[in-house]
Amino acid sequence: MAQLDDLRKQISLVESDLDEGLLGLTDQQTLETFRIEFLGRKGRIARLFKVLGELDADARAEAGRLLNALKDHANTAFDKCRDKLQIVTLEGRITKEKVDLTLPGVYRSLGHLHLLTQVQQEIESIFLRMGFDVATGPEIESEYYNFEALNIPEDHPAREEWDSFYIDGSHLLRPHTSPVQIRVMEQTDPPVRIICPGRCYRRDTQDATHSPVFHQVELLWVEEGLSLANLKYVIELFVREFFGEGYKMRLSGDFFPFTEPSVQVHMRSRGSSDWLELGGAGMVDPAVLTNVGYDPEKVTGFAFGFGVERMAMLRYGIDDIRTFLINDLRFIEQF
Ligand code: FA5
Repeated sequence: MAQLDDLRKQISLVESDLDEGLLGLTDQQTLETFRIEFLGRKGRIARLFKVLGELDADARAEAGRLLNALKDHANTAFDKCRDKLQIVTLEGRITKEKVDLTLPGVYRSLGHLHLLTQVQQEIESIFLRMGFDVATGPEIESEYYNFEALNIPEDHPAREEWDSFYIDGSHLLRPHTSPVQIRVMEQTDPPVRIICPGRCYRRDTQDATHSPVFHQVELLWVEEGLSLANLKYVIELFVREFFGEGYKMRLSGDFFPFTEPSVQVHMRSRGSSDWLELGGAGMVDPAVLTNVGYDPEKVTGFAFGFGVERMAMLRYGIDDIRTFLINDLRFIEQF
């Protein structure tokens, strides 16, 4: 009996150590170490079971019952403690990761389209409203589309007007958007009504109004019965839409191998006496129409090619074309 009393004391000691110990636990990892100390194969409870073999038969049944009760108690207590700690951990995470919607946000500045892109899109929308389509062509162009089909044969002095960057013997970076006229007419039967905005390249010396890389917008309208008066009307309509009333336009005679007659278009703001050349224009030369398989007896057409930078310079009072390319935010952010 003394042995049984002794075992009872040890059981209650283990039980109170266990209950008190569990109260002080704060995380899953120490809980596991603690569980092994009590319920492991060589833990405190397993060691108490060893006493059973030393007891006489009467006491053994009672001791077995007491030890099993201790083991059940320990298992239940550990399970409860594990559940409790899981909730504590979760609540901790919820508090830590809570989003405070009242805090001011982080300001991220948004970029915007470059002035040239804005101008190009505006030009497109004006002509789309007037019933034109937007066409594109390659920036690396063959001599055929860039010169020959435009009535500028090899060795023709006019080729020097478009001092070009050559890629190889017969391909170059296009110095104007006029080759797109040929590409479109080759693919389409008249009537044709297109504009083609795009980048051009020339071996021009840089100055306030010239850049080796610049943009043009080409226009082409081919149909029966078109005349120079129609060309003038379209240019005037566009200029009024794009520039408003505060500008003056001047047409003067010019020469392009692919138009006949040809004109030059100059603009100035009413407050200034300086004319700026916007581009060239004219009635499509019959030789060009023939080159694309059109019958110049049946259809006539007109075309123009305007500098996009020049248009932006006039409208926004920009006095140096190089400002478009230097990526100075103080300039870009103004538009
Ligand atoms: C031409 O390029 C003709 N293809 C225009 C044309 C089309 C005439 C259809 C008739 C019919 P020109 O070389 O003049 O023409 O150039 C037209 C415009 O492009 C110039 O007036 C100018 O506004 C712009 N431009 C030409 N070279 C440069 C340059 N280096 N930098 C900026 N703009 C330029």
